[in-house]
Amino acid sequence: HTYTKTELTDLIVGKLRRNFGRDVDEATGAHMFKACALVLRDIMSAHELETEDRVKDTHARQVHYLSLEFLMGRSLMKNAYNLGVVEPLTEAIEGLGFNAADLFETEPDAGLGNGGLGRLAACYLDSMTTLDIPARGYSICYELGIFKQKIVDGQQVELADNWLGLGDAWLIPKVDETETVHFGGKVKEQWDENGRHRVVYEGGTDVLAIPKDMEIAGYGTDHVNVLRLWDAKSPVPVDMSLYSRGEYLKAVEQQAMAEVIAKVLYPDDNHYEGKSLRLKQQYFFVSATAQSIVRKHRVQYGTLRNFHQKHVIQINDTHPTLVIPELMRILLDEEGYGWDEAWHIVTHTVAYTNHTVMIEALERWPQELVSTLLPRIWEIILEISGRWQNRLTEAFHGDMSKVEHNAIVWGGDVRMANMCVCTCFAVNGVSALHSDILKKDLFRDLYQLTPEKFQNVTNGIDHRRWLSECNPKLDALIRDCTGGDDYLLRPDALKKLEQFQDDAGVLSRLQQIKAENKRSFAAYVARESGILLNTDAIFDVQVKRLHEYKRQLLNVLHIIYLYQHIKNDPHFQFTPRVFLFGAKAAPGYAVAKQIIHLINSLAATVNADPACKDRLQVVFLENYRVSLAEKLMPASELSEQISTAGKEASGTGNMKFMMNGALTIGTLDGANVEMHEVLGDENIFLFGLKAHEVQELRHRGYKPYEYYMHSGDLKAVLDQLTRGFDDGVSYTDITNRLLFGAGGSADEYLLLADFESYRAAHQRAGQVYLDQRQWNRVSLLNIARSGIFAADRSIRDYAGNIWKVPTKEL
Ligand code: DL6
Repeated sequence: HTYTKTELTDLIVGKLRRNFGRDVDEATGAHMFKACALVLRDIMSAHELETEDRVKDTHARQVHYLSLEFLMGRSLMKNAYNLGVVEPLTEAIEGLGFNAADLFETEPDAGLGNGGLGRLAACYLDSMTTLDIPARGYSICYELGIFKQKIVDGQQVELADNWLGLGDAWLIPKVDETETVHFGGKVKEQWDENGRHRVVYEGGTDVLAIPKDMEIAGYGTDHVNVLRLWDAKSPVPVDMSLYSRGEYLKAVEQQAMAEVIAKVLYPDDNHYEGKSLRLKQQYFFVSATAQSIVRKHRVQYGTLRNFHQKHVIQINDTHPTLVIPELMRILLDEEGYGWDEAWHIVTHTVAYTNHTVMIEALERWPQELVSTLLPRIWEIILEISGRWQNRLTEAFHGDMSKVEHNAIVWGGDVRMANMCVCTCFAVNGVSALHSDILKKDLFRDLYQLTPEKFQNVTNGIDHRRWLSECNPKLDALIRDCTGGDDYLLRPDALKKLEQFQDDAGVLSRLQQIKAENKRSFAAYVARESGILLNTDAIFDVQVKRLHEYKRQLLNVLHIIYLYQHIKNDPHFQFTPRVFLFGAKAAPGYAVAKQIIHLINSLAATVNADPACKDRLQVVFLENYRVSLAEKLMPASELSEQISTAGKEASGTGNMKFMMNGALTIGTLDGANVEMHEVLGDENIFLFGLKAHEVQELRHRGYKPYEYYMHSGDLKAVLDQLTRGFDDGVSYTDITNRLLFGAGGSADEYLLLADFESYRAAHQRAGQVYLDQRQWNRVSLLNIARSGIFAADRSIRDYAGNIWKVPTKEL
C-alpha cells in the first residue's frame, strides 16, 4: 500500500485530535511533528507484527546487535524516505499550513552515541532491515545523549542534551516485557530437595529494565526491525518504612540509584574510563538483553539446546562483553546446563568486532569492582579465565610472557578484549589495514592460536541517508546518468558514472550542484552564526571527534603556515580556502579542549585580517552532529582524513565525503587504504608515513626537535603557537608537548614528521582545483567508485561470512 496526500492528511488530523486534543489550527510545530511520527509509527508497527510472525513461522536465524551506542540522528525524514512517502507527507504537512522543511528541522537528533562507532551501528540497522535480515539492535535509553556543544569565548561549553521531549515520539514502551537485573549482594549455593544445585543471592538490589522499542523501516521492503532501548527503573518507588519515619530523601534513594543507570551517555570516544556507573550500564543492558532473547527463544522452542543455531550475538567493541558471562549464568544457574554444554552454546553464539587499537581505549575492569558489583558474574569470569590460562600455558609451552599478555584476569584486572577473543567464534576488524594490525600486533599470539576466527569486514555507510536523502541534487544527477534509482539497492551501479568522466555537460552539472550546495550551506551558517563563508574558495573540511591521533592540530599547523606566507610573501601562490572544523572534545580531555580553543583563536585572527580577505578563512562549526553532517557533506570539496597511520581503525566520515564528491587529502590509514586502492594515486591526495614506517621511525627514535631545527617553516609556525594570536592566549603548552613531550613522548602522533608531506599534498590539491574540469572529473570518479563503502555491502559480508544468515537477493 502506498499512501496518498489525502490519506496521510486524514491520519495526521486524527492523531492531532485523539492524541493531543487539538484541531490543526491549534496545533504547534511540536504537536504536528509528533502526529506525523505517530502516523509513520502505525504503518511500521503493522509491518513489524508481520515481520515477527514471518520470523517465527520460518524459524529463521536472528541477529542481535549489541552496542552501547546508536547515533541515530533524526528519523522523520528517514522513515518517510524508507516507507516511500516523502512526497505525500511533505504535501500533507504543507496542506495543513506548516512548512515541511521547518518541521523536519524541529526534530532533535537522537544522539545516543559519540562518533563513528555509534553512527556505524545506526547505518547497519538500516542495511540489515533493507536486506530483510531478522535483526534487533539493543542499547540503553539514555535520558541525555551526547552533550550539546556551545563555543563561548573560543572554548567548548557542554549543555545537557535532553532529547526525549520530542524524540520519544518514536519510542514504544513494552512494559510487559520488563526484565529484572540484579546487582551486588552475596552468592549462596543451595541444593534443593532433588539434589539440584541452585544459586541464590543474599542482599543486593534489583533494577527493572523496561524496553522502549524504536521501529526501523528498511528501504524497498516491508521488513521492519526494532532497536530496543532499555530504560532503568526501581522496583520499589519509595521505601515506606523510611517514609513513615519521615526520612523522605532516603526513602526515594533506591529509586534514584536505579534510574541513574539510564541517565547519561558517557561522552568519551576511543577512551576507557573505569567508572563504576559505566560498568553498571554495561551489565544492565546486556543482562536485560540476554534474558529477553532467552525468554523468547524458550517460548518458541521449549529448549535452549538449539540456541546457537537460531541466534547470533554481535558485540560492538568490548562494551557488551559481559553478555558472555551473563549468558553462561543463565544457562548454568537458570537452565541447569553443565559447564561444557553451556560453553558450547555461548561460544557458538557470540561474535566480536574490534574498533580500536588505541591502548587507552582497551577496557580493563578492576576485579574489585566486578566482584562487588557482580559477584556471580565474577565467579563465572574466574572460571573462564582459569580454563583459558590452562589452554594458553599448554599452547605456548609455558612461555609465561605470552600467557600473561593474553590472560583474561591478570594483575587485578579483567581484560575484556581477551575475553572476547577467547570466547567468540569470530573476531573482525573494520578495515583491511586494521584487521591486519589485529593479526600482526594487538592479537598476534591469539591469531596464531586460532587463525580461523579472524576476519575483516570493512565498514560502510547508509548511502541512502548519506547521499540520496541528504544530497537530492546529486541524487537526481546520478539517476539521470545511471538510468534510474537502481543504485539505491545496488550501490555498485554508481560505477556507471565512470562513463561520463569526459562528458563536459555532466561535469559542469556536477560543478553546479556542488556550488549550489555550498551556497545553501553558507546560507545556513549565516542564519545560525552570522558568519559569511566565501563560497568561491575550496571548502576544506575536517569534522570528527577531537582526538590527538586524528591530528586536527596538523591541520592547524598548516593553516598557520599558510597565514604566515600570505602575510610575509607577496609572491605566495595559493588557492583560496575556507577551512571548516567541527568536533566535540570529551569533557575531561584537556588537550582536546585546548585544541578547540586554539582553532577559535586562530580563526578570530585570520578572519579579522584584511590580508586574508577572499583567500583564507577558518571556521569552527559549533555542535557537530548527525543532522549538521547531513547539511555539510553535500557542500564539501576537500576531506581531511589525516590520522597518524595505524591509528584510525577505519573512519566512516571519509566515505561520506567521497560519496558526495569531495576529494580526500589523507594518510594511508583505516579505510583510506581501500579508497586509494579503488581510486589510484591520481584521484586522492596521499601524504605522510605509512603504518610500518611509523613503527620504524618510533623504533629508531623519533626526535621532533630536529624537524623544528631544520625547517624554517615549522619553526615559524611553532614559535607563533607560543606567541599566540590576537586574543592574547598563548599555546606554549602545545608547543612544548610537540617538542619535548609532557608526561608522554614528544609529538606522539608525528605531526612534525608528516608536516612537509602534508603541505605538499595541499599544494597539489590547490593546483588541481585551478583546473575545474579536472577537479570535477576526479570528483565524479570518487562518487562512481564509492559503492563498496555502502553499508549494504558490509552487511552482506557480515551475513555471509560471520552470521550465516541469508540476505535479500536482488
Ligand atoms: O568502526 C567504527 C569506528 C571507526 O570508523 C573509527 O575509526 C574508530 O575510531 C571507531 N572506534 C571507536 C572505539 N571505541 N571505543 N572504545 O569508537 O570505530
